[in-house]
Amino acid sequence: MRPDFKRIAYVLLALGIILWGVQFSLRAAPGAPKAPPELPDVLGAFGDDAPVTTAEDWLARRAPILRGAFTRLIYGEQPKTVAPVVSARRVIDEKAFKGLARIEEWTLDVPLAHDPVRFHALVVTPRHAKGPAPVVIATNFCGNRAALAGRYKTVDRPAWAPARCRTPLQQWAAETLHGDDIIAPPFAMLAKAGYAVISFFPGEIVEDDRRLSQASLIALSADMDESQPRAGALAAWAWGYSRAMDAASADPKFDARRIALWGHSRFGKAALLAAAFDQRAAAVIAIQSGTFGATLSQTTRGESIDAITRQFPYWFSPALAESATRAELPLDQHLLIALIAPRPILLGGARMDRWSDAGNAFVAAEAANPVYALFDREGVAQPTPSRTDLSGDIAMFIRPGGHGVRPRDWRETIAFLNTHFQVEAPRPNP
Ligand code: GTR
Repeated sequence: MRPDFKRIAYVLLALGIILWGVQFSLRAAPGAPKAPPELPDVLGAFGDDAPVTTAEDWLARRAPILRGAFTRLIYGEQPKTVAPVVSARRVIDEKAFKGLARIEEWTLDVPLAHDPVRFHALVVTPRHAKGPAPVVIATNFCGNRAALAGRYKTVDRPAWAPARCRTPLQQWAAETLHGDDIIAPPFAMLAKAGYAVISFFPGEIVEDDRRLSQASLIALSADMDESQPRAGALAAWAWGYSRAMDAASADPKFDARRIALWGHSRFGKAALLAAAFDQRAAAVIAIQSGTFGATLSQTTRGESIDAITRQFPYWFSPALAESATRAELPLDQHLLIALIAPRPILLGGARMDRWSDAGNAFVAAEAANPVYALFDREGVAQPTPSRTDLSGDIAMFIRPGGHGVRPRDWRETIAFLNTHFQVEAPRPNP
């Protein structure tokens, strides 16, 4: 009997449509939660630690306790390190993006107990900047060469990249599903607005792969003693943001007081973690960061602690991935947000992305308000997740569509940073 190719094609097409539908329904409509979960007062006693009443108390006493708890219970210990050596700065294009910006590739070697960790950063600087430029440190999903659309063959291509990045067809599929800006930040748009961008691929530090990540994670914690919780990939990627901040703040071309961290989804989690642990981040933008990002982990209506630790155990400290008691975590993500106070935070959500539960990210952000108040700041200034007020210390927007990075995410980012960093687009000399 001859196979009926036409029928097979129809079945495959139908299956494709069903799978597409399933992934959309999984990520459907967040909105505000019906009954916001009860969260303990962010300034109340925490374990044995007495309630907090002043900003000094918060910074000197409570914040280190909370950072310790997040390290121990969830993310693991970031590698101990001194600043990286920028061992090479190569000019890739002096006048890229129609003369708007200069592209360099930096090689960062971070000394550790054993082998140094090497990763590369694309450094895109507006050519018409007057004075030191504000910087956005943004991760990319497929490596630096792909971030420049493969146009520059001399730019480093990472030894490992996720499956969705491997061929032009896979990259096209990723962009179709997750938006035009999923693979790279829109460098030209940022340069035009006056921002320098430092972009790196976290997979160069720790591969985003259950099996391959193990050797890198072990190497990163080689100088720690047994009692310290080993870093998971999120902590290692957060550490990558901090190393990029080391490099940025040592270069007079950049304004060290105006460095923003930007990340989407898993890298949004890492960006928030980095900002919570490293005061040099002057602002953070986390788009659809979800569970163990900005969303409450224990009351989320999207991805549960169980689901995330089962699928991505290597993102976390082995203690969380193995622990049977994780359902009783004594802390939730509003405390991570509070650790960033009083610095500005922008949270992005997407209407069809229920998995990252933007509604409960809003609840978490509001719960951090009392910490902002200690610094005479308001925190969240908007009444609901979608009535965006970018002038708020913590702002949120919900755009149409699903999980991914679209031009709107970057337009909101730039408008938010313009407000908080007081940046005006530079004009070319007449
Ligand atoms: C999902 C994961 C989320 C989020 C997302 C992403 O599969 O469950 O926590 O990180 O990936 O990074 O796109």
